[in-house]
Amino acid sequence: MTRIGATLLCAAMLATSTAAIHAQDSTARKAPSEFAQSGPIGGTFILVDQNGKTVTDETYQGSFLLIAFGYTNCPDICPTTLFNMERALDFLGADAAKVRPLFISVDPERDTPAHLKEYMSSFGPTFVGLTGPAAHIASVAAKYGIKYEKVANSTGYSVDHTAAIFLMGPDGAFIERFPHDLDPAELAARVRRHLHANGG
Ligand SMILES: [Cu+2]
Repeated sequence: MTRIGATLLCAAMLATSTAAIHAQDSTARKAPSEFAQSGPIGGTFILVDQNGKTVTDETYQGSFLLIAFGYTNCPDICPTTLFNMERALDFLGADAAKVRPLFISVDPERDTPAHLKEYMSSFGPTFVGLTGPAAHIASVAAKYGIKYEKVANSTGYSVDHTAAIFLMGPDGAFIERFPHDLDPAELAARVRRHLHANGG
């Protein structure tokens, strides 16, 4: 697939996921029972980090988490998401020490720990890349309402996926979901509000 083709695909995917998120949000406002039915965002997981170490949600308890889902071959959505997270952490300054950025792969087939390690090195030193068995990825993605799907292309496949950034509290509880392309200064401001609201 050409670069332009891939970009268009990502744009189409983003439009779809944005529409889906909006639909879900408006449903939640109109019918709380339907929102409850979809369950809480987040939960337990068992994954492998970029150093090959098995980790769980408990590994990161005590830190606020900024979580994004994606894959290292993603042409633009994931690099934008991670870049925005990195910039937001820069804006947070000393407060960034309270926040752990996690990137969870939805392409575990290609995103081995070694591959993730190389990819994550492009971002800040606190960034963690997570992968794992396909069933574990499916489980954690479902808990965050992340949809992903392999799409064949001329060079193999890409992975359409929901784009979002989640802020989770030190106790693992969901706090807020941000658009992946939210302005980094705004993202930092909104995260900082929660850091201080939660006794930081
Ligand atoms: Cu992506």
